[in-house]
Amino acid sequence: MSFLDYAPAPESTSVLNLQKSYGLFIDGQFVKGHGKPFATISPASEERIAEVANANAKDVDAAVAAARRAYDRTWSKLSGADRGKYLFRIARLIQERARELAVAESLDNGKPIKESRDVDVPLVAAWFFYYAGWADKLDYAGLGPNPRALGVAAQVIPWNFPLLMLAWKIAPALAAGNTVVIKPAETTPLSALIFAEILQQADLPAGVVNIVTGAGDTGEALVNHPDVNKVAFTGSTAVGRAIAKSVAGTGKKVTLELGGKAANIVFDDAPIDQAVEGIVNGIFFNQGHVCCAGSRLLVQESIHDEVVERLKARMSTLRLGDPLDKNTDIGAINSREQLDRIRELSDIGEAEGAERWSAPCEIPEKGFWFAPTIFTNVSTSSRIARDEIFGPVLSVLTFRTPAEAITKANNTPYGLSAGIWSDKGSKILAVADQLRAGVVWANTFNRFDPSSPFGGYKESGYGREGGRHGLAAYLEGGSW
Ligand code: TXE
Repeated sequence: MSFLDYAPAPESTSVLNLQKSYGLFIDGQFVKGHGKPFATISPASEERIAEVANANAKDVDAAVAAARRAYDRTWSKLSGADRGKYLFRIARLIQERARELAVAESLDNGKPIKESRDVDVPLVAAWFFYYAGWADKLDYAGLGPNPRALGVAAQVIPWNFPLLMLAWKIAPALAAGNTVVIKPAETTPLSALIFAEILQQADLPAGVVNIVTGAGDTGEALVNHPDVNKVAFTGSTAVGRAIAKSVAGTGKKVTLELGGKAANIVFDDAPIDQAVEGIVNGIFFNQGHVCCAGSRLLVQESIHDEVVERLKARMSTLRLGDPLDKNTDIGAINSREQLDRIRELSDIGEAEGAERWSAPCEIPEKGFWFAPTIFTNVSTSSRIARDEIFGPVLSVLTFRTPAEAITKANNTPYGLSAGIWSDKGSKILAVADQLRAGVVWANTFNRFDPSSPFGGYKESGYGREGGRHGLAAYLEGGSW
């Protein structure tokens, strides 16, 4: 059976209805791109899903021009209440087509269907509902927006949460009154293109959202386009750094959400079973392709052996395989390149003397897979303790005192997130206060909510997405 014959679950209300090829979405229409089209494939089977247009600089020009026209003529003229109505409509259409979006996301990205169905797509709808509710709050006594929108936003997103990152970018931008040109990642364009159909269904005015597919060169042309007012990027620290340099001095407002190497700190008074679940969720959710993944476990020395033993037992129950199977816990690695990166860093970990253990999974013959893995005896200076692996690989370190835990947790150029597990609220608050991380979870991990700001310290980037802060990033004045 080919993955394209996939029969939707009985509760499904819509069937995946894929086109053979997709154009760029510019000015409310699908149009041909001037670059060489490329295929998007399923990382679980390496089968081709669809052909996708490739936007060159000329196409980016057309998309930015459409966004500018829509900003000047339509979107900036609407009241916040009217912008909100479109956002509500989009949110409801996402709910209606939830099953289809979840299947498309799992096909294209490789993530387990239970994650795209229960986490990604519901959060996408939640993001649009949340920012829909903000739109009319920006109007001042019916006299129009105050503060003002920035104008045209150029947005570049990664492949780990293709549709959710699109929602994080588009929903606040539109609520605040901006128009958008967005570039999905080259390995996961599919859900964004289905989203374009939703925009047509919602009758969103032409040009308010434009979607240009392509690789890094398309992204580069977009963020460097002279007529964009705002750049929002989520991706690698290396590309984020290049973008920050290239837009410096241009007057464009920038937000960057980059890599991470989060510490998940487990104290000896923590509820151990709960903590083990949280560690597993922290690093193996979405195959560890998560910027805020709990990739460094900091466990108090006295409970190290017990935690590692329970962790291995729990990892042995994880089911790796077909992303479209509802029982799958660990899906495919998104691309061959990413698999190579994970393998390389894991081999370095072993060469540096850490002890490697992988869950006993059967690896399918085709596709890109990596069994959930933990490293013990990890030294703080090793590559696997410092570099973002962005895969299902956990590095275990130990500490004796809260002070040592804080020092080790902060010993990273990143600062996106952290977790603390303890029975004592006062200890959690005292430690959290000293962690240099934008998000700190207490007795949980990887929890997201549209009302909560998310973003990094240090090399994890700057600016916040989510909540009122996420809206401010799309308004003049910024700190409103
Ligand atoms: O990221 P890139 P890659 C980290 C993670 C991963 C590594 C590399 O460690 O292993 O980055 O992943 C577009 N100007 N994260 O290579 O290249 C690109 O087309 C403008 C963490 O996939 O940063 C894609 O749409 N845009 C991260 C997006 O940037 C450019 C999520 C991200 O790709 C560009 C992803 C350029 N010069 C990777 N070059 C997170 N924070 O969640 C590429 N792009």
